[in-house]
Amino acid sequence: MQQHSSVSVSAPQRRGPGRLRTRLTRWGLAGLLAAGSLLTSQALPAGAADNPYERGPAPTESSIEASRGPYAVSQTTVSSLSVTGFGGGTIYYPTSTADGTFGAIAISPGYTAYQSSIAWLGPRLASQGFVVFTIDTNTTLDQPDSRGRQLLAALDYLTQRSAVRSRIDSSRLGVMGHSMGGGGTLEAAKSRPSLQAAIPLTGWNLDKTWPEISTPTLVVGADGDTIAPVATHSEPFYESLPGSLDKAYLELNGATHFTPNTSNTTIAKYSISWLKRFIDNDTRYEQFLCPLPRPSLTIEEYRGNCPHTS
Ligand code: 9J3
Ligand code: ZN
Ligand code: ZN
Repeated sequence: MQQHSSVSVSAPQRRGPGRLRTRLTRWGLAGLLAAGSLLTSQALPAGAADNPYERGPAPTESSIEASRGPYAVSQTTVSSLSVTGFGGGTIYYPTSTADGTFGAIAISPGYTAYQSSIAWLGPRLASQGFVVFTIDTNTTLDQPDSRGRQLLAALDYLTQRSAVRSRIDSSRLGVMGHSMGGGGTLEAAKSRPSLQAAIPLTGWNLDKTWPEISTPTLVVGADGDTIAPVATHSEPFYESLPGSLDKAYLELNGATHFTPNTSNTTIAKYSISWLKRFIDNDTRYEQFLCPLPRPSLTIEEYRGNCPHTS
């Protein structure tokens, strides 16, 4: 009950704080109850009274596997000349402002690669209700520690200076990356515990141990990866994360180091579920993460803790 009223009052932009405040001062307790039932029955999207971050309709297996989610997506280019700390990129975002703000994610490519190598994730994730920033790095040879700092610089740009900053909930942020960008994803989470989700995709890093991370992390490896073999990269990354942390290890079946560079339904459905569950606190997606997915044609192995604790 207390959660209902505090939540309703704490999302002022979407819900008309002036009108609510007027009712409260004029009507007192009766006004609070009236306003509360009005908000829960009419002004809020279904379920949003319980979770102010939840966006979009209830998910299904097919909605998270689809090539696009419910939101139409716009995009804008960020020139490298207009920013510092990273190499520019492309912002993909839900076109409509009717549903309020969204969580945001920065995504780094791997060694020698450009944002084009991870571009499929832009519209795929943004259409589910996130602002997604696929970045270029300062140089294509930057190492994971640098890529981690660049992911954070990109998030700072996104929330503080970008043209879409007013569309973002700056307290609900995450990071992803491929290969050395996945290594950078772990670095970013280690240095900024306020991040709500991290997903390294066939990550590469000389540092194999990540007990310092407190951000819920989905580690994605590929069974056939010979560049960042799971036995020396993704598996120790996952196993070294704190046992108390919400964490998961998804090993793709019949996959290589470069599987994350093209549209992939298994990567998409578990990334969407992880981002929704931990950036948006959206427990409607828990059903896709717990009980742990079973091995299949596309999943070599899946490890994790269930139920989730945060
Ligand atoms: O970003 C990556 O693909 C890292 C894999 C790699 O080539 O590391 C060797 C230096
Ligand atoms: Zn370490
Ligand atoms: Zn396999």
